[in-house]
Amino acid sequence: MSQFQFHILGRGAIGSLWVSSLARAGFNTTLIPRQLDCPNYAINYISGTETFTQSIAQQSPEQIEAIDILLVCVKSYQLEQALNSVASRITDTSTVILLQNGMGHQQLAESLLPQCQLLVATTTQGAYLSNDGLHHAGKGQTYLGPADNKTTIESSTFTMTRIPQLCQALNEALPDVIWQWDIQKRLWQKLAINAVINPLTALYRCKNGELLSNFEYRDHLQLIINDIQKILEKACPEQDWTNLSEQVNQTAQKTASNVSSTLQDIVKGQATELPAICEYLINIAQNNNIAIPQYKKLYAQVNK
Ligand code: KPL
Repeated sequence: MSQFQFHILGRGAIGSLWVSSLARAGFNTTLIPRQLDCPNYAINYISGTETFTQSIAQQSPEQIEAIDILLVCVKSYQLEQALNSVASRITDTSTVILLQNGMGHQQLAESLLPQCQLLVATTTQGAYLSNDGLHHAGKGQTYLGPADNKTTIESSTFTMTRIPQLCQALNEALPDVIWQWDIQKRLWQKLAINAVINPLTALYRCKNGELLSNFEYRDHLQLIINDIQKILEKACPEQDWTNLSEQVNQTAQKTASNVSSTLQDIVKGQATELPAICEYLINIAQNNNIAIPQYKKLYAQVNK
């Protein structure tokens, strides 16, 4: 039996995917809902022809003594409230993993939970919730690394105790999980992909793959990639962005049947993570006098 005890914040698609995968792999897994509605939460997992139902224990923060491993799968705009709700259960032996789209969350988490070991993760797993359950629509990778931005073992104050076993456990539950010292690089790549796919799928109300199969959307996709590439070349010059188009196309292909997280939010009438994704990049463009007319127009259309 694993040494780890997992708690998960967030019952959206990615939170549900992690919860059901960890519980199915036999790990001690508990959900922390925003409001404790019932002691157990049933998730109906659907992937191709495979389906199974998983019953997950739920606890309110008051019922938890101390948190061992916390996966934070809430939306970027819910992060502050979610972390505050569990802060008193986080100790100096807790490991907290942030899984938000966009940028700027690490700083917030560092200030709210200075005592814990903070990790950041980014995933290309495609998942969405519908009336019949949780659809695992595209298998992908999850990259995990230290939030403290130290990129080598030698220069890091980061302690590796338990990290290899933690990666192994996560990998057993929902492969592939890959440790990455330079997680910032992956975060920029994910930001770039979300900055293109998410607002476009929101505009056209389409699944990710339709951005490639529909000629009109595909032309628009390329114009948006051109604008985003200009911003990234300025904001993150240490990376090569010439293959951005290829990276976006690959993700759209791999998650073709997925409904982007932004479109899911819009359909549910919820707030989206677009400010943490698009506005973050638009601000960089504005501060550096980079002309991105297509992108600004797109953002204005979807952020009404
Ligand atoms: O991360 C995603 C999202 O929807 O937020 C992608 C990779 C675009 C998959 O849908």
